[in-house]
Amino acid sequence: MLSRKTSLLSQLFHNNKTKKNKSKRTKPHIKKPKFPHKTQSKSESQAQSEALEEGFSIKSSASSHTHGVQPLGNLFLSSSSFNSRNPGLGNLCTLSDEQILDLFALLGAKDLGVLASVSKAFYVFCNHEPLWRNLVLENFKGGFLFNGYWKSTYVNAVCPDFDFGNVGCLKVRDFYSDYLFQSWLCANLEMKFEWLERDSIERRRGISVEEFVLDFEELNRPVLLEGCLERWGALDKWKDRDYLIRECGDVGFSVGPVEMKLGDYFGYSDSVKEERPLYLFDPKFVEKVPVLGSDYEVPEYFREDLFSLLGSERPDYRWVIIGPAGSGSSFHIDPNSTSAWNAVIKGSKKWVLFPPDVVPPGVHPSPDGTEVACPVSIIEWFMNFYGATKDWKKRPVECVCKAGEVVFVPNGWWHLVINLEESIAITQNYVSRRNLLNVLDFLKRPNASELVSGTRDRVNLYDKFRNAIEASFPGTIDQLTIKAEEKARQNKSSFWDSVTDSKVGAFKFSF
Ligand SMILES: O=C(O)CCC(=O)C(=O)O
Repeated sequence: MLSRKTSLLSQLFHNNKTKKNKSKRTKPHIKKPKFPHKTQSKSESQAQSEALEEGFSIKSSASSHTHGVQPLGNLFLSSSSFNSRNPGLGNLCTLSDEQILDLFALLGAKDLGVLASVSKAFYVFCNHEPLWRNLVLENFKGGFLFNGYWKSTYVNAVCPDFDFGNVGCLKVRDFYSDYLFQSWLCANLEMKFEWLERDSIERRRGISVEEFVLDFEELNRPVLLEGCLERWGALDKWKDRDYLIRECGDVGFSVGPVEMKLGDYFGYSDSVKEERPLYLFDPKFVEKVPVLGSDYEVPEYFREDLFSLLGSERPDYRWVIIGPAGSGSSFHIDPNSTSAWNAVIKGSKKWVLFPPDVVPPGVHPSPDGTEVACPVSIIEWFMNFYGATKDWKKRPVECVCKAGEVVFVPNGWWHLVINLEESIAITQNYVSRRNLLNVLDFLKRPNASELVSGTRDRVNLYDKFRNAIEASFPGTIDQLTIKAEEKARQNKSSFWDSVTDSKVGAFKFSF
């Protein structure tokens, strides 16, 4: 119960297409000492460098942990073997760090402020930035002006004249916690070259719609399409922040659980250094600012969009996505069994995609498909799980998608995306005849009321959609069903052919 508050808030931050991601901190993957960072004191730099595995590096812009927290392993190397965490917490010391933070997440700002003066350990826990981030978002929604730290943002919102000085940045010596350290590490880790270099996606330039359908959509295979955004005004115009801020004015965009003006969001994203930066992910951007809709057009490959038959009752389908380096979408499958395209207008994104039958390592979907548990952050997934895919027979499809390029995400594919620099993109989800049957199957599942998303009337969506298709394209569903059955029969017989020797009639299984 206690973990509900933080997990509920944290699950909403990555991507608002998928609301039911639960995040869990995995054990830090900490092995070898490495180089010190220039702005740190000797013991801190040793502490932090020891936390870095060979090949990891900390961003040059990073400063040391705000409160001097060190990874637990360093306790064994310290001459005193004293961890101020335990005596400082009193009876609470039997709780795990995660439990303590869950407990503190139930407190208001005043209580956290008072508790912070109990001991060094309380000070460290009560100043944990994600607690203050939740408080800012709960209390001020999107109406805050981020000033580099969540706690001081909160205090300045309440008390604009308060001079924070160094009050919030006391360093505590001899405090060891993997959980708290990992949060700092993930916020400050540079993406490793080997996480970025693998480019296994198929790339195409100038293919016809028929080729796209035949080679990729029919086969449900991802592809990166180059050179198909040449007519987009957005490609030039949206690089200019002033243009965007002017056109968007005071409009509020969805940013995790709150709405923010674009100018305020840029103010935040310019100075944020956190593990899971807030992500602007808005499904109504065209309705809110129609001129944005005229700055782009759907690439020709994706124009068949059967959900459009539902008019205003169609589930959310188009999003503008804006975020700083390190923001992104943790592993998920797109809603309602739709396929999607994602076009980068500015910046670049690293993609990792797994086919529907391969659950990515570290990701645990619930049996009914309504929830997904995954590591707290994308960078944590790279640290702790990316390496595991190296020896897999079915390795993920990967790429870096740059401005002007489009990734096609076939239905059912797991995918993770991280922005490598400040990025702006548009994504749309759609239903064509190639995935119509999948979508209909999905909409009529017994737990549709929990599974279907992006619309209010989840239970009746199946009937409405089916009727709309029958009215506009009579007989299409039956034709597609017959074709699918035929294909399934062919696949079955080819499997049978592969395990039997049909001429001799004998079994061909070998071990
Ligand atoms: O963060 C992104 O750009 C990827 C978005 C995404 O995965 C999605 O829209 O399904």
